[in-house]
Amino acid sequence: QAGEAVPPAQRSSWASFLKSIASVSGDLSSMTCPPFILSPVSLTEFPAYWCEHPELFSAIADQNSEEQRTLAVVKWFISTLKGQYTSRNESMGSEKKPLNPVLGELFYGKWPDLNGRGETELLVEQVSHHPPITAYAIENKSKGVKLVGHNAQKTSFSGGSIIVKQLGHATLTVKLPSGDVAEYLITLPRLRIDGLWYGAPYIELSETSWIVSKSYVCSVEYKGKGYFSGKTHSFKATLNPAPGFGGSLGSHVVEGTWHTTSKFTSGPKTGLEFHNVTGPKEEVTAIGGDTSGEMGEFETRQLWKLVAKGIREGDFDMASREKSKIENDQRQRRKDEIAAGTKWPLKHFVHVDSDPTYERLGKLGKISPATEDMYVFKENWPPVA
Ligand code: HCR
Repeated sequence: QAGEAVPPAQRSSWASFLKSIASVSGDLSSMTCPPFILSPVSLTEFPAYWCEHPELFSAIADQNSEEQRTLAVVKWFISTLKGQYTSRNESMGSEKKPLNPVLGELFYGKWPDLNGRGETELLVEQVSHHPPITAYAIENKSKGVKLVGHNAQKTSFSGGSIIVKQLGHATLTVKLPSGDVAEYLITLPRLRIDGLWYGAPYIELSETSWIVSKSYVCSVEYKGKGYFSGKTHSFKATLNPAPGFGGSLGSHVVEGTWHTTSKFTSGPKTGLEFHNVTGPKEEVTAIGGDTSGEMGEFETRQLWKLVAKGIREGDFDMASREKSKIENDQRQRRKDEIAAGTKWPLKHFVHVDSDPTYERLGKLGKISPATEDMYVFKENWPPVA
């Protein structure tokens, strides 16, 4: 029944929200939603999903052939999808609307060194507010593995679902013992948010994303119930040597469901398990970004502290009062900047109009568009005391 999962007192505001998203397209982030659908977590925390299996991230460096390394990259990537797209359903009962980050919002975190895998550090900065754009860098320095990327979303409404096109991309680099650096361009899937009618949104992935290096092209096709295997969250990853890189490199096909397990279905490893995320994950430990280890006023958990408390404890008056304070402060800052003829300085990233790695590798996978902008990581982390 319509609105079944919505608290009765919020059903009419949920119905008006659904009506308004049907007519607004582009950016959903600043729309007002009924309280039951609000998450106390800001979008700046989402890049941590890239590393909830830190051992898979570090294992990329431990491979001794290009073929094994590419398989390790694809395995790590597929293993991140469960966290990225289903964890709010697990922790909060359904997909929720995250807090909309302010310009300059920051999040720092790490995963400890365990069993020789090395420490992995995470740094996130909100590099644009309208439209919301989040840039991140995740690095395991001792292993020489680093992921730098940014993402934004363009939303539309179709057939009762919200369609989210993810803009932006990530580049994974691995320092090789030879001194060379292997680069992997990673593009992101399209999302469909279903279950809106019932007030219990959840995500299904669709279309294709790519992982491309100079030697391999891997397409990952996503399908929901009723396609390849008839199961929700199905995917098929096809790895082929890049044009001109045939030789000893093998082709592989992997199929399964990204929130559980998958196996090789074609190639020399047919029948073997590929990934398995049915076990525990390792959430990031948030850390303060100052040299003192304290959290500054723009660090997400400090900035949204009272809003998040209000949402968690059901005190929505406090949440909306505190949210208005943050928004008013932001408006004032923008006005002051206009008056002074200045611009908010980004702390960790520099925006450039095109990304040569994206352009070079994107061609091999026939990725469109042919070029994309990027946020170059300034490598100024951790801070020096
Ligand atoms: C679309 C979304 C904001 C963006 C979130 C992204 C795409 C962010 C990057 C992460 O790597 C992966 C990711 C996962 C989230 O599923 C996705 C969010 C889902 C909902 C949210 C909308 C802006 C809010 C829509 C409001 C609904 C729930 C009523």
